[in-house]
Amino acid sequence: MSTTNLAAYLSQSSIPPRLAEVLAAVAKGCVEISAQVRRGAAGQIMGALGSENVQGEVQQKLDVLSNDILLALCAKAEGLSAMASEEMETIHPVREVGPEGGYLLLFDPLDGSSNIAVNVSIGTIFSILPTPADSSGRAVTEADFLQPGRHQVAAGYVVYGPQTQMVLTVGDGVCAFTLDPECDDWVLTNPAMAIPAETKEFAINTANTRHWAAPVSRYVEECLAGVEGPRGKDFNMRWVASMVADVHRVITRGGVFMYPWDKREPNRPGKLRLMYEANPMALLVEQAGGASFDGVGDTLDAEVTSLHQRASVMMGSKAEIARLRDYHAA
Ligand code: P6P
Repeated sequence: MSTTNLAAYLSQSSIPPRLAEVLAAVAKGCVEISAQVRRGAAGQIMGALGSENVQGEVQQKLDVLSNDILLALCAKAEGLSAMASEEMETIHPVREVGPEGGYLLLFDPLDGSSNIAVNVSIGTIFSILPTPADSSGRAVTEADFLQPGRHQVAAGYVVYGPQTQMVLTVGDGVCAFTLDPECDDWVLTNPAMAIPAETKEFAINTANTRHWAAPVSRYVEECLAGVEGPRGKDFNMRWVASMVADVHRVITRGGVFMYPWDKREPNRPGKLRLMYEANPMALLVEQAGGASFDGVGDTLDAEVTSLHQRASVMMGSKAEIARLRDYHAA
C-alpha cells in the first residue's frame, strides 16, 4: 500500500485498529501542542507556573498545557486503558480493560521545556505498552505499567523544530512524518529511517566530564583526540540539551547520544527517565538499526521497578555503542 500520510499509514492491516486509534489521538494532540509552541510569547502560554512536577522540576505553562491536551484527546481512544506522564505522580486510569485487552500510553508531553524560553527545539515523547494478559475486566494499576521496554508495541516522538516532525515505530522499522501546517496533515517524508553504523558525531553534556565513569571518559577522550588519536578520525560534538532534538539528529544522520550515570548522585542511574524517555527512544533507535545501552545491558531489557525511575542512557550508531559496551566490560 502506498502510504502518503499518517492516516494512510495507520490504516494498514498490520496495525490493530485500536492501536491505530491511540496513535492518531497522540498525533492530533501533537498538532495542537505544535500550534501552542509556535505561538510562543504571542500567546499567553509562556513562562513558569511556579509549581514543580513529580521530578521536582519547575513546570512551564506549556508542560501542563501539553499534558492536558494529550490526556483529553487520548482518553477518547477506545482501546486506551490508562496513561502515565512525566507531569503526573500517579497513573491516569481511563477505562476498564476489555476482554480483548487494551493499551497503556506513557509520555513526556514536552521534553526539554527549559529550552522554550530561548526558542530551541523541544518535543513530545510517547510509548505504548499492552495491558497485561491478566488485566481484562479490571482497572489498571501502576504495577501494570512496570514492563520492560521490549514489551512496547509502539513508540515515537514529535520534534517541534523548524519543521514539526513525528518519528514513529510500530515494531516494523521507523518512519517520519512532517506536519504540513497549511492543512494540519502528517505527510510521510521518510518511510524507512536508518542510522549509519559509523559516525563522527557524539552528543553529551561535557560540563559533566569530571563526574563521568571511566569507560565514558575513555570514549569521549578518544573522540576528542581525533585523527591523531586511536580513532584515527576527527569527531564533532553536539549538545542541544533537548533529548528529542539530539536523538532526532542521531536517527537522521548517525551519532551517539549519551546521558550516562555520573558520580554527582552515585545512587541515581542517570538524569533521564526510563519509561517515557529512554525506552521509547531506545526502541526507535534499535528499529532504525542502532543500539541502546544503559551501562549494564540493552536499555530495552532493563528491569522496571517504578514508574518514574531513571536510567543511564547511551544510544545511537551500532558500532559506537558496541565500543562503549566493550569499554564498560574492560
Ligand atoms: P542538561 C531536558 O531537560 C532533558 O530532560 C533532556 O531533554 C536533555 O537531553 C537533558 O535534560 C539536558 O540535560 O543537564 O544538559 O541540562
